[in-house]
Amino acid sequence: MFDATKRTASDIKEMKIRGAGRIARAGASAMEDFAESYRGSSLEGFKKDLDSAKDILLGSRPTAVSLWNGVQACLKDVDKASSLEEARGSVVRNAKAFVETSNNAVDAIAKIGAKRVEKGDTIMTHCNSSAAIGVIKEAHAQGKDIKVFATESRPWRQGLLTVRELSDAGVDVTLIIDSAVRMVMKDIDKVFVGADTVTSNGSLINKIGTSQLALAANEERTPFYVCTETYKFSPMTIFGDIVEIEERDCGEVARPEEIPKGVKIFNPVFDTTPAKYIDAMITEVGMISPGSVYDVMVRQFGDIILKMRDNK
Ligand code: RI2
Repeated sequence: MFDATKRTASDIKEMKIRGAGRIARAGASAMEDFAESYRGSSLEGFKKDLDSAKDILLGSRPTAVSLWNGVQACLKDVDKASSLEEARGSVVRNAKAFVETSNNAVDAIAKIGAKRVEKGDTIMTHCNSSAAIGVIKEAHAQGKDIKVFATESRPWRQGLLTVRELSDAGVDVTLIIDSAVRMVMKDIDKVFVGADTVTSNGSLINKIGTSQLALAANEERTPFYVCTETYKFSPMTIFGDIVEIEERDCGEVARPEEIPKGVKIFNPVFDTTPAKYIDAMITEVGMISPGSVYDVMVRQFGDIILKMRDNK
């Protein structure tokens, strides 16, 4: 019953599906498939099995709250359903709606963010964020004659995906190693990065190394923008929960034979950029300050937040 769900979870864990937005959409689509192909006969059984499917998906990657919000969006009407068919239908409907909203959000962010790009700007981006790339491609399509420096983003080197996508779109793009960020920053006009999770106090959790871009940008007085759909805002952080930073296998950093005996490897996937280094969050509901994240979150996820509060 859970084979397809487990396949999606494993593709997410192994980074075959990656990027906070993509994993959220994949999670929602997996919930849709589960509901559509469900062969059980009782509403109670469906709710229990749906819960197990949810847990399988959420166990795949711990940091990006987008996955949690995407899966949760599919479940929001299940408790109101009075029949199995109604419950299944609500999951399918809400999953489709989430995927559509998510894709539209990336487009909206591109349009809003591109207004912040001026003709001739040199931009830096980190890792591989569809939201940040959307802004850059939109600015390029508007003829703004931009240059981009993209970080390699060790150890997975997702920067290679970024430079390919930008160069395919005709953007003048240069790949740099992660440790070149400080040196290159003096030539950068604006930084655009994506988000895996945004906390209620406006801090950003994004690919490891993001905070170095933010520090270097701050020192150079270079504006630092976060391109983030609001479903990357974490409702649990309102209640004090700490975002778990995923640590991945040491084999991603070096081959076993390269490591002297006794040497340990630490491979955190994300880091935290404090709100004070962020000039603005570019979201599908507009450009907001990090200080407004709480208010936007309450507006977007009011029901979920109330439910969480009642369960605390
Ligand atoms: P979009 C990625 O995480 C990167 O950290 C990127 O900045 C973020 O997701 C957001 O990506 P990973 O899955 O949703 O590569 O903007 O670990 O595509």
